[in-house]
Amino acid sequence: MKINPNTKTEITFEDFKTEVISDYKLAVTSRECSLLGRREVLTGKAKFGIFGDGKEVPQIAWAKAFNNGDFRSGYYRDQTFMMAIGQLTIEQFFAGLYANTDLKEEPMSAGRQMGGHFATHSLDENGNWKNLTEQKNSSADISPTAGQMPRLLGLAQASKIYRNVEGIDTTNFSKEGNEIAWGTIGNASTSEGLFFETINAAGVLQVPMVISVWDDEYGISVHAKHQTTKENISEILKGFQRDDNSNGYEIFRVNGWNYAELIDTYQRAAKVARKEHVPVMIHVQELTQPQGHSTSGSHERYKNEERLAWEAEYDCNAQMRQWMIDNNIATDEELVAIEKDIKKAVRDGKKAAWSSFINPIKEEKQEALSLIESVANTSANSVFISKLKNDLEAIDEPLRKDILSTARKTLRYVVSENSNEKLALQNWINSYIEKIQPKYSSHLYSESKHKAEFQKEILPTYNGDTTEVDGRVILRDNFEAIFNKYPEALVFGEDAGHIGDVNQGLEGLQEKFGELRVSDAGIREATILGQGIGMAMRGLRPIAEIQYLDYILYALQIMSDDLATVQYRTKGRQKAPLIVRTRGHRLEGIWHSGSQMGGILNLIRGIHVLVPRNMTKAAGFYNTLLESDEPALIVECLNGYRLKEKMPSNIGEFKTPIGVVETIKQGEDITLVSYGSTLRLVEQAAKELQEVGIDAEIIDVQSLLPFDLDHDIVKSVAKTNRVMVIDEDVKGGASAYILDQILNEQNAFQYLDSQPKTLAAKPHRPAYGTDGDYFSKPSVEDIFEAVYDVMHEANPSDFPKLR
Ligand SMILES: Cc1ncc(C[n+]2csc(CCOP(=O)(O)OP(=O)(O)O)c2C)c(N)n1
Ligand SMILES: [Mg+2]
Repeated sequence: MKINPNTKTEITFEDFKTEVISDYKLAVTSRECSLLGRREVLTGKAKFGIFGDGKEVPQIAWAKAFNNGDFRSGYYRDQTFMMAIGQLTIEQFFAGLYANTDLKEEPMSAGRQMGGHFATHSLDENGNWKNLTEQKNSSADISPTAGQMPRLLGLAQASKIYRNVEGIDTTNFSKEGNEIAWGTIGNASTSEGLFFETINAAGVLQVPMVISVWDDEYGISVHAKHQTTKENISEILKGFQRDDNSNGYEIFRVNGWNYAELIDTYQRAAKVARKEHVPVMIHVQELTQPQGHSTSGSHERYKNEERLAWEAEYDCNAQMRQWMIDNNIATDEELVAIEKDIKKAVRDGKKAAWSSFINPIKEEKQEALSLIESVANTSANSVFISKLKNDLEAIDEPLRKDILSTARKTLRYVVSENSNEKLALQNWINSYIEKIQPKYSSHLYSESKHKAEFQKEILPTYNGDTTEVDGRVILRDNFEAIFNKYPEALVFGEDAGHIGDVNQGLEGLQEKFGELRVSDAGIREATILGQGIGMAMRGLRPIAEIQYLDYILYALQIMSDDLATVQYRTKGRQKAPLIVRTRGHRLEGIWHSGSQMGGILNLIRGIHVLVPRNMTKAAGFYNTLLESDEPALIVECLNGYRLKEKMPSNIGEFKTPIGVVETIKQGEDITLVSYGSTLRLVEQAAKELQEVGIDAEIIDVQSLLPFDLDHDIVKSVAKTNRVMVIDEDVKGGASAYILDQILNEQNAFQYLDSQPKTLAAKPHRPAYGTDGDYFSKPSVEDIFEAVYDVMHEANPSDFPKLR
């Protein structure tokens, strides 16, 4: 037996025994939850189950090294850890399995995530920070394998910032940067690029990150020989081991069934990471999966007899049990008694969780039934309605879908009848949807008072002398004001530090604010994003710079799966108000055209998407966002950094509102809607159209998500009766999104005298060079002719055919 002398010398054997027994109880409780959880799925009470069986003991050892203020970023096997830190009860475990939508019963996600996806609450019910240093924290899990890694990097980096940057109010977030970010990942998921990218970045940054690899040799059915070179992740990462001459990692290997060694290993890992801010990897080997991967299949299909027998013997709970007996910590009889009690406790907890899940729905069913019955009693279609009612009545344990679909179908039988009973049912359906829908749809965006939409516009002001400067100077001076005003703000990205970004929007700021706040990052977009998410989750205000819009595709998965869903998947109990800064639009060449907006827009609902047409507008967006609690993507116009703009006198103060469009030219004949760099072409085309007697109104969308909250575009269409959306993205991309908003959300169709049009780029990627651009994206002539055609169709005598 090997127990860390530092932590155990003070306690008696009796204390030690008590602690071990309590640990064993937890391991057995967690296992019983897994066993019963699987049965709940197989008997149809829950839809899907993925459990932590076979990984209990290492998680108990880990929890002992996990302090208040620390953060976890892990995956679906960590239920035992969550129980060990006091953040998951038996009832809550089952509430997650049943998808209970009550956050009090199911604090992980209010039923939005599958069971096995864990989270703690960083925010109170009003969206304000809790004191994270007084609680044990888990960032909310996501399902894509290795998707937890980029965020882990940022959670760890936050400690480094809090330890080394002066002037930040750390009260709620850090005690001298002593917090560790603990990651977990399955052995097979280390095959993902995100894993390697994160490992390298954490080694470079030297942050307090401890990553545990739970190694059970499989990734569902696929054995390590197909996953990992040499079938051994710590073996191939040996080159990351630090030594006297260079920074790197501490790498530990330990068997997952060895309780005593696990405790020792986790204590040692914590010490190195917490004190020295050195990243650590713990390769936990020889783990098992007693029930196979998930409830979707059985592992007998892919594990042979020999492997199954080995797994039974080396099951970590079984090994711990035997070790306790061998070391006189408990007798077999005592353990049998403990196990029996736990079985009952888990069964009772499960029953309680089921009752609190089903009882409110049963009440809702009764409400609906009595209303439907009343309708049946007064309707000519009583027979059909009674049949619907009886079918619903027969469902003992109904879903909300059963209730609502029955109620809605009932209305079809009384569509031409009039009665108070029908009215009562209609009202009930409306109010039921109003009450229930938010359980599934709320908090895609912030619902707190810090919501970005609530930020009022503050116009830029100008002194008498209106000096014109390059646009990038306005941005730069605004960033300087931001870093002065918000000590917790920081920016990082490729070339963002030393040279102050490729367009000098951060020129000179590293010298002023230091390398930790204005930093160069490696070429690794996904983890740049993750750094931002993790730091934002710990109270910092990161600005993650992605050098060009085209390369955001590398980070798009993390933006879509992680950043965009933070508030939604925690029902507003976590936030990551990260600002993603990038530049694009109207450049040239297949991978430098910067216009893939449609893909972005559709994939990152939950993040604001802002497309300022100049740098003053852009600076105003940064100022707005820093006062709010939501993430956003700001796409600066690549060709705008050297264009002249007037220097505002209230730099750092003016704010561009989000969700507000701007009419940049008044007109009577047609409304032209566009954004970003394309606007300059639209303005030129409008001038030329004016010369032939066509008076176009131009609207700058500015904010694609959220979109025109005041519905100003339809007001313009009501005046011009024609609309065209011009965009450099492909057809069906952002232009289709904009037109859908105008037609379906703003009901502009009723004012139209001409077919609504979109003018977009060719479906291929834009070719290089000026001619490549001209023949790939809408040109001034394309815009002119498209608008002219609309006018020709409306009035061929005034506007004869052009060609
Ligand atoms: C990006 C992605 N690809 C595939 C999956 C489907 N999937 C879920 S778990 C899993 C295997 C993971 O194995 P491992 O990392 O070893 O963890 P274990 O389940 O063995 O603990 C796969 C392929 C996924 N969730 N995400
Ligand atoms: Mg595995």
